[in-house]
Amino acid sequence: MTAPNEILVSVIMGSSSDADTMAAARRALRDLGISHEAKVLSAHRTPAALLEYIAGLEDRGCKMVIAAAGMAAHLAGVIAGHTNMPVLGVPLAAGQLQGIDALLATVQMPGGVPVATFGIGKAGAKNAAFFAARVLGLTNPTIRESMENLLAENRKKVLSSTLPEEF
Ligand code: RP5
Repeated sequence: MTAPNEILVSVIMGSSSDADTMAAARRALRDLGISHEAKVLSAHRTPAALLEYIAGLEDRGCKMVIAAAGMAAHLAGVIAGHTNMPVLGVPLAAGQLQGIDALLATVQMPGGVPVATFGIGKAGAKNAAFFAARVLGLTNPTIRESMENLLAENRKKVLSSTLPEEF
């Protein structure tokens, strides 16, 4: 039985303007049957609230954090510096540099403080959720089965796809 505030994954994004992209992660987590919650907290604009939130996560059963931000994306790195949980970073295309800025800021962590960094945008958000399923699925057969079912559906879709006659 899961207590009401227990979660396996926390999804944190730097701004409510990231929500549309990060809905891809939420949808995937829901489809994978992974309990989670999503929060808007910023490494720059709300640093104290971010640290307070992070500090309570492990007591709630949380196993990993998906952290998404655009521009000078320090969110995932700051979280990785304040927890030993795995941090999955999703760079977002928010500014003039189309996410390349966020990608470099998220991936270029100093040795010993890893952020597992995914692709820019929706595909990265979805992959972070699927990566969480791969890790959690090592010890949770229900999550593993949900993931295998989704992958089987995807396989079926690709194999049954057709091209237009005139292609
Ligand atoms: C980052 O700055 C956020 O993650 C967002 O991607 C970007 C722009 O934020 P807003 O100015 O739209 O709130 O911290």
